[in-house]
Amino acid sequence: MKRRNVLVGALAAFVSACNEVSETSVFRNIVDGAQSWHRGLHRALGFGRITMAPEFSPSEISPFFRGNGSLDVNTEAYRKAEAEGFANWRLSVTGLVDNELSLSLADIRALPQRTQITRHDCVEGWSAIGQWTGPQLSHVLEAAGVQDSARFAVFRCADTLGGSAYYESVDLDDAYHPQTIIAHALNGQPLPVLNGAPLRMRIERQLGYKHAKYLTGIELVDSLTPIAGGKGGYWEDRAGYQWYAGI
Ligand SMILES: Nc1nc2c(c(=O)[nH]1)N[C@H]1C(S)=C(S)[C@@H](COP(=O)(O)O)O[C@H]1N2
Ligand SMILES: [Mo]
Repeated sequence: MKRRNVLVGALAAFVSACNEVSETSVFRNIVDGAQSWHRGLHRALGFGRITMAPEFSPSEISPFFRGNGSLDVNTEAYRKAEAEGFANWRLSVTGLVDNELSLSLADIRALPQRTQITRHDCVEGWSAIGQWTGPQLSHVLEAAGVQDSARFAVFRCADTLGGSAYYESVDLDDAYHPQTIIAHALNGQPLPVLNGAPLRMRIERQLGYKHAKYLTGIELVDSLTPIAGGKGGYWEDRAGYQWYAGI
């Protein structure tokens, strides 16, 4: 009985959140997609890994959230995008989906938002607490219509490190996790360039290197083997970092 109430409550909240978004075609598409809620809700109710990362209070936010890895993207295209306030940035959703998406920053900001204050832990031995805002990746995936054969979400980034594109990936449990968001704001401000402007992933139950910055694309795949070095991420391919970087 209790479980049932949880389900009904979660669904009601989900539907009312969806009803608040405006009527333009991309939102219509997202909301229609969101109504096939089975997978996300199924996972959220405990058929996947549902542990939540700890969340903190505003007084615990670090005064400065340092940058790590790429601190900027040194391309003409990125300089132009920055000068335009990232108004023309697109995030693509491709691969094993029924509807490929190309979302603008305005689209991302107009979706139902989640704000969370979490601690970022880098393997290099530092941590910082920040408040992140953005839509849950699950909403975007529902709109795209993830096909049954998909097993991983791959995150494509605009930057290169040592000449190779940064990328990362997670399984669908982490992709649909409620704290997995596409963040466009840090501490209530647009994401600084240092921290991955205009969009970066937050994958809160995993180490820092999973949180792809300068996000340009999300690709649904059934295998990581054909991608780059085949280990599912930039550092996994090079330094032997674990692909599942749970904390
Ligand atoms: N695109 C991209 N994403 C990235 C990196 C990077 O170099 N490029 N570095 C990773 C590492 S190791 C960490 S700890 C975090 C750092 O995020 P921050 O710069 O906001 O502190 O981003 C991760 N995501
Ligand atoms: Mo890191």
